[in-house]
Amino acid sequence: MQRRTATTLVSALALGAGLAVLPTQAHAATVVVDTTAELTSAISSATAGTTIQVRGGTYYPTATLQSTANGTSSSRIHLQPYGSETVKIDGSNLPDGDWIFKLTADYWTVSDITFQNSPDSAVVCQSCASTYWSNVKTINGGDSGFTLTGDNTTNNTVKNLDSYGHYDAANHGENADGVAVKYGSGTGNLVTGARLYNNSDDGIDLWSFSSPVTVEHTWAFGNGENRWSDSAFAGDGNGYKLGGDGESVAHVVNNSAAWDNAGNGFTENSNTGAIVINRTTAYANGKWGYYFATGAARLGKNLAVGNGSGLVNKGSSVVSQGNNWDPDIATPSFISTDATTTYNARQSDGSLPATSFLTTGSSTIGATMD
Ligand SMILES: [Ca+2]
Ligand SMILES: [Ca+2]
Repeated sequence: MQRRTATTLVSALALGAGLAVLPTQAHAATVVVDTTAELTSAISSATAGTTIQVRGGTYYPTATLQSTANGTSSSRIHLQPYGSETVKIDGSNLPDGDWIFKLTADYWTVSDITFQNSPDSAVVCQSCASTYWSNVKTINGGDSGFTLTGDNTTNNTVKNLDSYGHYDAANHGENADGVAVKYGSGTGNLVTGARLYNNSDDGIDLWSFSSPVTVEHTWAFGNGENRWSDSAFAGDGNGYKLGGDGESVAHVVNNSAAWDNAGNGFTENSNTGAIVINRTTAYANGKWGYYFATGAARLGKNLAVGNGSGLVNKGSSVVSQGNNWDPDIATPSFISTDATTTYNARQSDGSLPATSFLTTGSSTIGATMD
């Protein structure tokens, strides 16, 4: 049973002429749920102004939790834990191929919830606008952890996501990324503060997305390593896969890092657009630190160290300035190459854990790792 705890009642206001203004926002309500049935119902019946507060525990839906209801800029729909309780939504009881949570909706805010063990993708936002995802975790699913897809995907913010352990067994790991912004279009999409690691395919993949996406303050590491004893393993393992499928688009990556990925740290992946990569670090990736062989990327103040194929593979259309492969640019020493602290719990404000890993103290080159 749903417990409605704070139905908003707006007093009718008498105007000078004696007319009453009646509230138009009839559904503003807080709904507290503590069973899977209540959670399913609350999500499917949410309307503009609804806040769903989920009591602590692990929920096992048997069908995809989903909504097509839009909030508005002034009456968003919220999905969040009750107070500071710990909420996990687990896909173990879903049919094969199902997702845990799907929105085709605008103006939702989803925060502080873990989506784990999905048989397929964990969270998919299709043609969403102005959604805000804060400190969500997507863990150990059967395809990509967090996906934005479809046309009219605009102004979505993904802040402080942890997405790890995804593996699509049927495809031998070929598809499961930490974040996928794929097959769609729309401007104003931002991924910030993410940790994307130990996924079978890429950290973040922008395949066939035709509008610029911005990524910042993000770490992609350990992707594309065969952690599943798959004898036909096919994961690519790029940290940042910034295009594909013929799109030419100027994605932006600022102040982010890629390490220990099986493939390239950062790659255009055939995107010929003016991709901007600024103040990032690529360390100990299996292939190139930076692979931009065919396009017109702008590479500035990046730091590449210890990558298997080399620092950078850049074509003649690339603009390169202030990177440690450019003339007269020194390579600063790392203060630490021990990545242990990067797995620590996030800080109390939800930001990345404090670390000295891959920091250099430089004010001019490489990621600042925060
Ligand atoms: Ca792949
Ligand atoms: Ca991929």
